[in-house]
Amino acid sequence: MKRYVLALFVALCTWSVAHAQPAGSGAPVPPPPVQGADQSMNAGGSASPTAAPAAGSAATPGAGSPSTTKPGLAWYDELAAKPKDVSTNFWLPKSVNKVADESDHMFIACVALSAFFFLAIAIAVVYFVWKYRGMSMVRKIIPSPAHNDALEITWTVIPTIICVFLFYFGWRAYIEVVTPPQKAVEINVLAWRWAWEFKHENGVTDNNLHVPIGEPVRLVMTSKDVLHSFYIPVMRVKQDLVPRRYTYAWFEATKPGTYQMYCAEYCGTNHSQMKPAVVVHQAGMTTTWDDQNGHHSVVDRGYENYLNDKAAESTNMPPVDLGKMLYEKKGCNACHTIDGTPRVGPTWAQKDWGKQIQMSDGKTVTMDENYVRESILSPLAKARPGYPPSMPSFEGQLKEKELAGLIAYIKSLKQ
Ligand code: HEC
Ligand SMILES: [Cu+2]
Repeated sequence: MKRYVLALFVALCTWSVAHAQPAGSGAPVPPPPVQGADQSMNAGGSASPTAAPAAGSAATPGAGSPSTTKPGLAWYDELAAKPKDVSTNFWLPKSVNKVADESDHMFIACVALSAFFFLAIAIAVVYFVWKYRGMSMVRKIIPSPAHNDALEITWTVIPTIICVFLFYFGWRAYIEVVTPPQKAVEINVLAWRWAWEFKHENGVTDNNLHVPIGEPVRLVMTSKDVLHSFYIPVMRVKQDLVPRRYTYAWFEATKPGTYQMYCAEYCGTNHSQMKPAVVVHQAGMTTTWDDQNGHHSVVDRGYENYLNDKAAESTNMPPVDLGKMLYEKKGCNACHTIDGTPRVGPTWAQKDWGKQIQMSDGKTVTMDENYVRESILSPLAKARPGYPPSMPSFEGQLKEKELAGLIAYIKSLKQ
């Protein structure tokens, strides 16, 4: 009977494990309430801050970002949507944080020590039980020794040495983990039920965390409502977020990739959906990654480009202001002035807007949005007399919104 019940129990357990709902399946989760989230929304004005990381990023296909495989997704959102990198290390996903190695070593040392003493003690117990089994011992009672100096010193000194070692290395690792370097990229983290928002130094906000490789990243975190916990397993970073006060964490990523982040403090219904992507950007120039399975390559244009492109995409700046900003940021000011003096190129303070202008090949064109757009994207197509064809093409380097901003700015400079 007993055996039958046990077998039934085991069968039930097996069945329930096999049929467990995989995480993330089931009914689609409605977008969480925004609760006055002061995020600058994307161009598309989509009001869902969490759900699809890229929804509403109205990246115009063909303009700006290099060709991506999913049209409509900006390159950085496509990186965030990539399958997560999970190479494991037997117990833990492989660490990609420069300062996590020491704590990993501590963890392994503690497990190894515990395993060693567990086995040693278990073997000793079994051995002595076996050795002193039987009745003969009971009859011949041996008085137990009062003490044994050698033994007592040994079992005091050895554990003390072990503890001192554990303390020393643990303390070192801990100090490193809680002390960010002076020079760090600072990112503000805000959590609420049930979303994350990451705000970068240039004001860009995102629901996925984008960080540079090889630079310390310091997180200044707080919560709008209840306790949440910031947890990136591959970074070995876990830190509570507390309403009405700031907590800190830092890491320095060592390997580009897309990783998983979680909320590790149960905070209600959609707690399990609070799992944005962490994108560690390759340093410097554009890089193309292939997925593990070889197809679908994604382009990483780096953290700096992420900040710029995301800023341009999500900006609510009036076009003229955006154009004014880009005039300096994109280096147009090296060749164009806005005070009427010609430099390498014609000044933007012109009287020509809307009028016919003469080209070096004798033809005339109207100075309008189309002409300016063409001048920026293919500068060699038409040129004014007296100016060398020395303007570089900005094809692929400006988003549609940025182009519109520059055009609006040039238009606004009409005298
Ligand atoms: C290396 C110098 C250089 C830089 C940098 C440069 N330009 Fe030019 N640009 C020129 C020259 C030279 C001309 C005139 C010859 C031509 O049209 O190719 C010109 C022409 C133009 C024209 C046509 C103006 C007219 O009145 O006919 C526009 C518009 C323009 N540039 C926009 C831009 C913008 C926008 C940027 C920055 C994103 C920029 N340029 C950066 C050199 C430059
Ligand atoms: Cu949470």
